[in-house]
Amino acid sequence: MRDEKADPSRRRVLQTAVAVLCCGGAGVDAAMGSQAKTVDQITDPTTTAAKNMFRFEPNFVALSPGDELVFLNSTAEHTVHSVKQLWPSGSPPVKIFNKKEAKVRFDREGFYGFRCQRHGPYGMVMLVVVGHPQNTREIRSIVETMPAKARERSGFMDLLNRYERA
Ligand SMILES: [Cu+2]
Repeated sequence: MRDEKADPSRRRVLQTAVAVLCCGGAGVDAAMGSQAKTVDQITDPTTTAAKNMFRFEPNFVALSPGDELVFLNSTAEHTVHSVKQLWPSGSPPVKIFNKKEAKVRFDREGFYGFRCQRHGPYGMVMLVVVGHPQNTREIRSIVETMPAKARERSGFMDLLNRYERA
């Protein structure tokens, strides 16, 4: 036990991860009785790359206007925050924390970028695309120039590539 001194923070992360993994997801959908898609927030201690250790799952979701998403496990260190540069004007911003689940409705066509406030710099980002927006080029240049760490920027670029390939 004395070894804990070496890295107590990592130990805490692992304990949290176990709690998140064992209690997340599956039953919630049924309990809600709806077709809403769910997005989980994962801390995965089995991966060695920080980029994948903290992640939204899935990290890309395509919706139609009026659809809803349920975000799970915005607990411990995970949060769901809208990225203001990647957000349709007029849509209300999103800030979710300390909630086992929270529902968000998407009414306008466009690109909606999310980051975990704590792990965004490690690449914990996600993209919701509502409808079939055509302004990919504009969004790309925003991602290139907005204030963000390298992993966050490349995370959004990867997600935009995925949209364009779809
Ligand atoms: Cu996080």
